[in-house]
Amino acid sequence: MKIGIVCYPTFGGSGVVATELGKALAKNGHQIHFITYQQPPRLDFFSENVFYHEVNIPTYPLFQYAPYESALTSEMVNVVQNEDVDLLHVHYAIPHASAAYMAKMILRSQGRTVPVVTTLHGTDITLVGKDASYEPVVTFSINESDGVTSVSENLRQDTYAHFNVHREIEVIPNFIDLSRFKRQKKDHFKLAICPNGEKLIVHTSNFRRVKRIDDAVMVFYHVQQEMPAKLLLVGDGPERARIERLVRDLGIYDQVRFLGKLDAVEEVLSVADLFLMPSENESFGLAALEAMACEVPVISSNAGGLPELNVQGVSGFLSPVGDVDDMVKNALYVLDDVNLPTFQANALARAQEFELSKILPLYEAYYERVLQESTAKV
Ligand code: GMT
Repeated sequence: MKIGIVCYPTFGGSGVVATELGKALAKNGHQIHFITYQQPPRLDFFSENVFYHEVNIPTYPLFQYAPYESALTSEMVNVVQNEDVDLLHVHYAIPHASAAYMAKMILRSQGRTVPVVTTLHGTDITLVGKDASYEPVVTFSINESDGVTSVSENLRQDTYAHFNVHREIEVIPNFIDLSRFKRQKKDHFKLAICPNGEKLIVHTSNFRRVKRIDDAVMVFYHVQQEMPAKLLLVGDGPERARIERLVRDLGIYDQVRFLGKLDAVEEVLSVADLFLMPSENESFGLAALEAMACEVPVISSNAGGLPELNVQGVSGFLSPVGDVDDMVKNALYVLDDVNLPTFQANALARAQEFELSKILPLYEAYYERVLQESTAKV
């Protein structure tokens, strides 16, 4: 198949999933055309089956906001025409699904049919999408997609609850490449951060409010009162300055390191003992899956799709959003040397259920189905 993939070329989960999916499809012999405004961070290799088309967004003094959606639409039309693409797969509804609808209509006016698959990732539904400024466009473009997938059952339910969506949504969970995300021997790194055998706790995110990083810091604050521990915060975003202030105010700045955006997050996870994800909402929690693949148990909230990933008392624990006391209690239990090896093994076993080789065929079968249905309609 020739597939056009549209995504945000960022470190965020939806961009990562889209890029890793495209790479895996290319390895399986499909021709993949990425259409983005910038090279996605994980698209840093050469493959004969991977093509990259940059969306050029010209500016003009009249535009207070450059019309990205129009530029993206035009690029999708060009790529489908020039590369003979069979199907467009857009990740994150806003504005990718509506741009794809427009591209489909332009192509249809030229006698060319191209089906559109939209994958819903989370905030495009639970946070941004339901804002009145976007809701009608999101509802319309989901209903007009030829296929819609969501990364968890919870997100599927949320979509039906918040939008007047009447079409079928297929749940295809996120996946993990276990050949990349695996516990590596990084003793020197562990020793540098935890020279006295401290337990290492990690949180990675885009530092947005929805991640409740204050809760992660507070959990760490209480844990380090009970046992020697260090906290690594990976990622960057709007909450960074506020969280740095909180860490200083709590007097734990020496035990906390802000690592910023990292490409090789698996190296940090390889030396971690515990992963924290106390999010207000989380449609899936890809960062937690990456941790589990590196044998790191997860203390998370029970929001959104997290219960579909983290198994209570097995791969870690889940607590109500904001229940820091419960998270501290659970973290101390998991970090106990008697319990930790079992949780580590369980975390890996759970991650293996989301191995790329199990999820990739679901996407391939779904594309086939959508293509067949759209051919039958013509
Ligand atoms: O919140 C993020 O981490 C970024 C966001 C995105 O759209 O890139 O992540 C969403 O999609 C990921 C991949 O499907 C999911 O694993 C995250 O749970 C989801 N984030 C939220 O729902 C808050």
